[in-house]
Amino acid sequence: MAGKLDHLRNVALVGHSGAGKTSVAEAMLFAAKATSRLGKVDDGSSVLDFEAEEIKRHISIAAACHHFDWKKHAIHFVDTPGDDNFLAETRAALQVADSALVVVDAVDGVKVGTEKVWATAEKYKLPRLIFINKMERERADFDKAVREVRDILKAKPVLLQMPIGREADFKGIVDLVAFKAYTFDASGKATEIAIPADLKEEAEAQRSELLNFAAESDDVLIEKYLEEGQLSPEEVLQGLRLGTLAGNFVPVLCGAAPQMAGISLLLDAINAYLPSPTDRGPVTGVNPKTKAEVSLPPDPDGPFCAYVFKTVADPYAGRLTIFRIYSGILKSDSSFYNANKETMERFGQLFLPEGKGQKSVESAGPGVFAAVAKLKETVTGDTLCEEANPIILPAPEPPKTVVTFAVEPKSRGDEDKVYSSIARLIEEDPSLKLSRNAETKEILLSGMGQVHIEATVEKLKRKFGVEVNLKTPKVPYRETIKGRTKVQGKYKRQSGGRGQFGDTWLEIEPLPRGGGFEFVDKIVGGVIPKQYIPAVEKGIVEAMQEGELAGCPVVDVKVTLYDGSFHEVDSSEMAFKIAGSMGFKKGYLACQPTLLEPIMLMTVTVPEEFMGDIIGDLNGRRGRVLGVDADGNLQIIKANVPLAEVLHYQPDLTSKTGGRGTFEMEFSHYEEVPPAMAEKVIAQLKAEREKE
Ligand SMILES: Nc1nc2c(ncn2[C@@H]2O[C@H](COP(=O)(O)OP(=O)(O)OP(=O)(O)O)[C@@H](O)[C@H]2O)c(=O)[nH]1
Ligand SMILES: [Mg+2]
Repeated sequence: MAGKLDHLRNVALVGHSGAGKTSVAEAMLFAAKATSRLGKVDDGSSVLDFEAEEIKRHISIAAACHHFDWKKHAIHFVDTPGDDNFLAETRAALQVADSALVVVDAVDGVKVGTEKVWATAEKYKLPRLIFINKMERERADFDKAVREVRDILKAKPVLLQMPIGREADFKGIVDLVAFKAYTFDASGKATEIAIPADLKEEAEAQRSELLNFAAESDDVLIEKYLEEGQLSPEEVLQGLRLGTLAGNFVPVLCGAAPQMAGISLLLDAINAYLPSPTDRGPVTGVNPKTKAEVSLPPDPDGPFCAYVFKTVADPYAGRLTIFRIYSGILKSDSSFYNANKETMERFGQLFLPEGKGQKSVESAGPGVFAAVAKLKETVTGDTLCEEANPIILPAPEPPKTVVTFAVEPKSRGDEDKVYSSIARLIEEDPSLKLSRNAETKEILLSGMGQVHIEATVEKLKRKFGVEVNLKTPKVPYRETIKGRTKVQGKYKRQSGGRGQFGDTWLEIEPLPRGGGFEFVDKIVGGVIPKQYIPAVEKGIVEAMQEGELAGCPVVDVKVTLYDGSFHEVDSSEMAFKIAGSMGFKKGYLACQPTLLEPIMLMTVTVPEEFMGDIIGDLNGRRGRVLGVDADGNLQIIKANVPLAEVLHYQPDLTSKTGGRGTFEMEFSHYEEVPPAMAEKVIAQLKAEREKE
């Protein structure tokens, strides 16, 4: 079994949006004969980009797992989306992978998306390979891409290969390790050719650099290299492997996925340089009972332990739970313990996910991505284990959402169905957030970007048959007062039989911001009997739900009930409630009512060169900068900005900073809307209310 584990690789394919990750993954599957034809993203034949929302957009939205065998090694991989909107999937995949294959576009070079996934791979200390793809495209530039890996990613690239020919003349690859050159046919088969004469000199220079890197990875090797000036082919491989695993440098390969160029060499490199689960060593978690740290090596004979990094909601087939196994062997038709939910879960067939499809297996062990269906309680982020050996692996915080839309059912009355269906989609996508705003009565859906929300809405329709419209959320304005007054609220109705009588005197005055509502009972001498006083307060609270200024909730008000009168027969709780409400409504308008708006605390992080621009923009949005902190080359700007001005902040920040800026915002407090603006807003709110 141990030998088998040494021959297992677990890899996440990452890179910026459109770099060619899925195409490279399809090419690997085809080269290894795991698929019978080369799947393409562009015509929807990819087995990895198979969801309707992915096919429509020609992009990856969800992480997709697959596996294949290559030269006695089992390679389990996960293809990830590059788009910012779906970065949560990518981060989850990097968390559970043993290594990363970073796909860089030879035309675009290193982009912001590459930097983001690189930083995450760095956080998890994942050994990496870089594959420079699209070598045959116009303006492909291998040297520039390598330069950017060095300058922007601050990595130490070691060239294992050199391209032969540029752009449309890209013909093949010089393998600097074996010092051989190859061309490739459409099946990916490599044919050896002579190293072109014009490349020889540079190839030799690059190879000697590569030997230096290999030798420096190990004390024994460096000694031998210094003494003999040579290393055996095995020693070169060993040195490169050690250096890659230690993160001293990153091997660089190249090719063109749709042409199958370089794919077989890439697969050889995955086997040769990327870690086995044994190389990665134990995972560390916490025993939930004793709180002691637990370390589990990737031992097939050890206690079972797996981490759920993905859940797929299916209205018909039920939930599919996808996990990475760290220790032990899991068998079909058995059960495991969910340490987070403290419950046993039974399951039937065990699967290996294969993109669109899945393969039934009897058992699976460390290093493998596996799946089971129809678990009852397990969700993404849970650790599966044995009850006798409980362990919880750390789950990352879900990312902060950056856009919010109001979702409105297309057919009225579907609100509850919309809410419950979205809640099920959140099972498979924890980067979504769902809430109801009691004041605006809207269902709010937050996510990582507009495309994220739109794709979610499409999924909602496809999976649950629920159709919704997306709207800009309403701003939850509130009202308050600036002045004070004394007012009588009197309700009297006498028309034969028993009448109604309630009479109150109220003093209405403002409270400081955030003061809410205060009711003071100053009735003396029983001018209003005790049992009617709570009814007065109730009437006022009800009147405050919809202020007389703009129909918004009223806050920060103190009302003192200081006088009144009653009638032996006609007074009732109802009469005093109406009297209180009438008094408040009348007095309210005399107290200089004014409109309040929510102010957000924004934390905007941008590279230094954008700071002036971004601060200017925040000021233009009626923002108030509270302070700026530096974090390396990044500036972290904190500002208070009215929510009404930042409902569409995310796309604006992205376009102003070329995707380099990020932000978070949270509610801070309420402030008065400037008078000139308030007039417009009040008119608008009134118009909306009339429409309803
Ligand atoms: N010319 C050329 N086009 C390529 C190559 N590799 C991929 N493409 C094309 O580039 C586009 C994007 O490829 P994908 O494989 O979807 O890229 P990706 O990195 O998976 O994209 P996301 O998952 O959406 O981030 C598609 O139109 C591919 O056909 C290549 O080597 N050469
Ligand atoms: Mg893709």
